[in-house]
Parts: sequence; C-alpha cells; structure tokens
Amino acid sequence: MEKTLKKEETYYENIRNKGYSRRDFLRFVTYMTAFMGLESSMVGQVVKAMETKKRIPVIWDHFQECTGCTESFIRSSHPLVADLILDKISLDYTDTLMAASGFQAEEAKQQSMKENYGKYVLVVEGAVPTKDGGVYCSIAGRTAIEILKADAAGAAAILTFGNCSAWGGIQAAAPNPTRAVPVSTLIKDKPIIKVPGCPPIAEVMVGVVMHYVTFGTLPALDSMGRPKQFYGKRVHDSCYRRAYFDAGLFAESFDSEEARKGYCLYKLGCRGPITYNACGWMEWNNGLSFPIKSGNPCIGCSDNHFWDNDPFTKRVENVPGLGIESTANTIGKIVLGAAIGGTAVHAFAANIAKKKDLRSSTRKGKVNEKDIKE
Ligand code: FSX
Ligand code: SF4
Ligand code: F3S
Repeated sequence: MEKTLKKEETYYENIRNKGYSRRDFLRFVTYMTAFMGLESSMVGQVVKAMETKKRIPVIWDHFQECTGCTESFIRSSHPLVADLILDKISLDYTDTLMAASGFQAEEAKQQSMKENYGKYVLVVEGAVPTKDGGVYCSIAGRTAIEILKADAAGAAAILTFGNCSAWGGIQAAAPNPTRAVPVSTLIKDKPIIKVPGCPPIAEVMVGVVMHYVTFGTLPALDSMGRPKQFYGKRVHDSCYRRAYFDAGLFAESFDSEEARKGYCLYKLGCRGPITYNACGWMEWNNGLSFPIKSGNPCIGCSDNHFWDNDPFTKRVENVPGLGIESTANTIGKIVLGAAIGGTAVHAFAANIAKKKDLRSSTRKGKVNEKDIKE
C-alpha cells in the first residue's frame, strides 16, 4: 500500500499536503460533525482536533464475509471520506485494498502492530468460524481465531464493521455449519463498537472513526454496543413514508398502484418499525436513496440474526410497544366506525378518511398523486 502519511503529520497537514484547500477541509469537517450527531457548535472542536491530532493507525482484518462493507466504505460519495481512511486515518493493513501481498503484507502488519502496540484501532469485517478449531477460515496459514486474538491484543479499541463481525451475519444463520460467531464472543477484554448493517452506511463507518480520532474516546454506545448517534432511532422513526403509515395507507402487493404511489411497505414485510439504523435520515450515497426509497421494504440488515427471517417479505406482527402496527389491517374500519357513530373525529382520523377517499378515487383514475400528497 502506498504510504502517503508521515507519522508526524496531523490530519489537517496531510489533507492540505494532498492538495485540498482549507475551504475543502472546513466543508468536510462541517459535514462530518453533522454525521457524528454533534451540534454545529462543535465544528470548532473537531477542526482543532483534526489540526492537532496525530494519526491513529488502523489494522483492518477480513474473515468470513462478502467484502460488502469495504465496498460500501470506498464508494462513499464524499471525495474526502474514503480518502480520509485510506490515506489520512492511515490504514496500515487490509487484506483487500493493500498493494502488498504474501510475506511482505504480513510483515508490514506485524511491524505496524509492534510499533503501535496499545494504540491502533482494529477494524474487523466478517464472522469467525469456531467449528473444528476454526479451520474454515485461514489466512497465511493461521486461523481467523488465532489472527483475531493476536491482533486484538494490542488494539486500543475494536470496530466491528458489518453484520457479520457485529452479530455473526449470514455465516451464523441457521444451521450455522461452521459455528460462526461475532467478534464479541471471542474477545472480552477490549472495548468493542458494533457498527452493524449488511453493509453499514459508509458515512456511519467514517463517523465512528472520526469520533475516535477527534475526541480520543469511544462514542456513546447503546446497551448493545452500537453508537447511539447512528443507531438510536428506528428506520421507521425517520422514514419519509411514515405519513402513509400513520394515515393507514399501505401497499398490499409489489407492483401495485399503491406501491407505485409510494405507500407504506409495512404489509410487505418492512422491518423498519423494529430496526435501528440511520437509513431514514442519512440515506445512502450522500443522501441519495435507501432501500425503502427504491421500493423495497427494510429487511432489517442491521439486526441480529436478520438472515434467519425467512421470507424477508413476511409481515412483522404485533411489534412490542407499537399498538398501531398490529392494527394496520383494521385501522380503516376504526375510522369508518367513528364517522358513522357521529363521534368527534380526531384530525388524525379525518386525515386517514380523506386519504382513503382519495385512494379509492385514484383507483378509479380521478385523482393524481399531487392531490394525495396535499
Ligand atoms: Fe457481512 Fe461485510 Fe454483509 Fe458483506 O464485510 S455485513 S456479508 S455486506 O461484507 O461482513
Ligand atoms: Fe417506512 Fe417501513 Fe415504517 Fe412504512 S413500515 S413507514 S415503509 S419504515
Ligand atoms: Fe438495511 Fe433496512 Fe437500512 S435493510 S440498509 S437497515 S433500510
């Protein structure tokens, strides 16, 4: 791998030396400050940290996985994001991206870990198979179990990128033939940050690294070890189709008129109401889109054991604490009953009734989508 960052350089110096202007740098920091879930008043603090902090070396291991997490990462649409990690955050070792291979690559890794013992960040992509001594994933003659334990020993913190290293992923799906486990099953004495998703959003991965670089501490984590700023809300909480959900307007089948209108995908198996991820408000590719926006229900790819949800289009019933979801089938009847009974109809219910009327009119070709949204 090309070495582009001298160890004495700060992040800012390196960014400038790469030809970016100060304006580029400030724009980037502003952008990342928002993605770290910080107040805009913290921009100055992030700028200062980037100007003064020395690089933190990163060792990036790959075990049982599809490399989708790296793919997501390097395709981040912000020009500085992947560059920041690949050059500035100083990736010292990654099986997938480094130019070196074989003994040369292994030697570079060992040297970096020795020089930075106790300081480097270990990123892990992929689950670790434990059956038969771990023989089902071996690199350079060593099992993933051996490599993980050795690399974790000198790490300041471990970031588990992707569903596989965070929860076990598809390898751990039933019947889990290699007895694959997440990193947290094997490593107990290091701080582990789970960044799940299959794959995670690029800016989320960078945001977590940025937080560590900027403040030298781990971001606030929830009870499952995920950064709260990115996994604190359900996809459902920020989904742009939420108004349709609240109005009781659901697509009943794919390729239906309702699906084309952008109605809520809950009845088609959407797991947004029980999935914690930032997709609804950050979206992917610099805010371009996310699964629900392209017409597919959320399949819960940041959830533990989501691969065992078969089929993905099966509707999630009776979500704990969410009474309305379990009544999605009957909500129309409730509204109708209230109107007939002459009771005071809540504005919310009136809105549902109005939209239901519009929906049926639409089916008859009388109303266009513009009217539905009003
Ligand atoms: Fe897993 Fe990542 Fe899914 Fe793939 O490495 S999270 S299978 S997108 O690539 O680990
Ligand atoms: Fe969006 Fe799915 Fe919630 Fe509907 S159920 S509002 S599509 S997250
Ligand atoms: Fe995954 Fe659902 Fe987001 S499938 S990418 S968590 S919308």
